[in-house]
Amino acid sequence: MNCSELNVLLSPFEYESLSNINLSQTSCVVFDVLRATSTMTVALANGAKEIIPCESIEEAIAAREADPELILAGERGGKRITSKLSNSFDFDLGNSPREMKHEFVFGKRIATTTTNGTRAIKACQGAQQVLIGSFLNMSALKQKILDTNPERLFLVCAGTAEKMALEDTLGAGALCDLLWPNLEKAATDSARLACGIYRKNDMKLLEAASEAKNARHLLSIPELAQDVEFCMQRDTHPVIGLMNTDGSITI
Ligand code: 3SL
Ligand code: MG
Repeated sequence: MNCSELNVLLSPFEYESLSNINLSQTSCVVFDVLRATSTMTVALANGAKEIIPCESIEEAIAAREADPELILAGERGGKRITSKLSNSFDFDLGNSPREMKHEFVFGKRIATTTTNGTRAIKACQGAQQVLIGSFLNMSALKQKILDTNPERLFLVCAGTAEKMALEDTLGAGALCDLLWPNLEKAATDSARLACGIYRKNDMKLLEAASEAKNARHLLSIPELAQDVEFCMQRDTHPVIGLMNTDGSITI
């Protein structure tokens, strides 16, 4: 591979400054393991036609007003957005991968707004390639990167609120681990850190991820608790969402 830099952006502070950087030779893989990018991956695997990541509730509602067939999805505080919060519609779906069932999403366009995941994805807009990452499509991500041979590769961790998130670092580390034979020489210190944390925990990933702040939050909500284990499955949904120039995501 010709890749000159394998970098991991660990926190929102780092990806918020991406707009100041020329990303025309950079591929980004965005990880919001819990849960936005895992949920998008499941929706696409179950036949969703297109996902529109929205930074705000208002942006998602405007997309629905333009296309009444469009599904509204997303969360605030982990929970589905209500009409009280949106001052408009009750959203059709939350941000659980287990909600993205074939019968609800097949052939549909989905506008989604989440706390960190959609924000991280939008921060990468303008990159040569933006891929939707998760444990659910990990081996497919490796193959895609080997096939496209990017000049620079940024693994972007969505984080929780303004801080780094352990589960996203584990996801980025798992991809570093798969790419290590090809990219060790190009790895930055943060890529070495992520790879090391992943390798230290690879035999007890669910246990490690369950200690993360957002995992503990989800585990405390009975109807969302199973999402943590669901999102830590490996290679169950081998499709990759790709951001188009208009910001929409398709496979
Ligand atoms: O921050 C996000 O984008 C969400 O994925 C967080 S949650 O898992 O839905 O609470
Ligand atoms: Mg998250």
